[in-house]
Amino acid sequence: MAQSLSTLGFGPHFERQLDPAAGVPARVAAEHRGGYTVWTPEGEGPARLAGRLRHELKDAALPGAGDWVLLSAPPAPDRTAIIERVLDRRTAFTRAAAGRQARPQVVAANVDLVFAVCGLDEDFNLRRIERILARVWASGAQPVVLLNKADLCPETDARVAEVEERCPGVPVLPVSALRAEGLQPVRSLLREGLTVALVGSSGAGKSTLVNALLGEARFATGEVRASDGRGRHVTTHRQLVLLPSGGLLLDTPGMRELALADEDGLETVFDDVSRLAAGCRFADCRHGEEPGCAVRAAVEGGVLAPDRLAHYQQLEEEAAAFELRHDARLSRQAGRDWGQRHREVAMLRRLKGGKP
Ligand SMILES: Nc1nc2c(ncn2[C@@H]2O[C@H](COP(=O)(O)OP(=O)(O)OP(=O)(O)O)[C@@H](O)[C@H]2O)c(=O)[nH]1
Ligand SMILES: [Mg+2]
Ligand SMILES: [Zn+2]
Repeated sequence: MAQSLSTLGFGPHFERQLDPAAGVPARVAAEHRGGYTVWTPEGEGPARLAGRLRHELKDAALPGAGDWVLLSAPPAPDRTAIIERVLDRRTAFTRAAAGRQARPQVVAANVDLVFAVCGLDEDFNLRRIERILARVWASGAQPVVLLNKADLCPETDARVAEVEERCPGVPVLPVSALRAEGLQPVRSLLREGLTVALVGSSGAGKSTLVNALLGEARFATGEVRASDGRGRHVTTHRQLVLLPSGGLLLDTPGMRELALADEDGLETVFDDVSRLAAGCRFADCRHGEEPGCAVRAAVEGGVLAPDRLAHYQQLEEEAAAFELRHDARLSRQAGRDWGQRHREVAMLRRLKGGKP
């Protein structure tokens, strides 16, 4: 692998964290049950956490696919490198892990864009898209919605319009990964050094899309059960892919549940609710029984759909239940990369045909 660090997504944010005695910067390309595959410009190999880090780091602070780490020595195929440090992330897309402990976990670190992949079959679900977008905004990355399986849907245009209306300012692109249709606008978002994660439910077609963009069937894809239209969790670990044309894709396993782990992403998705909420008498109004609630007044006045408020409250509750301050801090840090983000937004707006 003869790549430069910047091809692998390295940049000033990470460079600033190195000191002369630093070690070997490497990118975590895959993560499987405690083991890692790391990439450097000189080559790749297996890696594991230094014992000290295994004690120090918990949950979402543990390295995941996309993370930049420092190794004590360069990786080699026949030797397990030791991860001595995890560099501060630019962005972090997290989820609460399945199960009752609900431990937060990083799904994709240091990604610039997230493709929220949703099938135009039984998978199509506006609320799920909103949930994913909330997570994307919280992560510090920019979202793009890919409505996949357009070949199966006679009303693709109407679906695109629905998502656009629900999620103002977010590009929505219809594609058929299977037939490699609609991929040109997707490709135009990719470029050298830019990392894009694909997230969405199992069976949405994330791996099929990765294969289509790669131009080869590198990753296994799976049938969707006819009974309920659900996928079978074919992809089992997160994996970074380097595209021949430049750019990095991160394929992820379908998420069983996308519990919100923080509140940061909510406001962007529910812009109108939060704007109304500015008129509530109490700053911490939950829009329930409080007097002087502008949001409830809007519902009563027919200005705001009741289910939209209900959903907003539901998401807020979930978010409050997790209260992942750590992640909130991460996304604020990511938010400091304003220049980068503004360029990204301008690029996406142009793609949508809107004003920069
Ligand atoms: N008709 C149609 N089928 C598609 C399309 N894209 C993917 N599929 C099919 O959908 C099924 C699931 O695709 P995958 O790519 O494995 O889905 P995934 O999102 O990676 O699923 P997990 O790895 O389980 O998270 C496969 O049978 C694909 O062939 C498409 O554009 N049109
Ligand atoms: Mg997959
Ligand atoms: Zn209120």
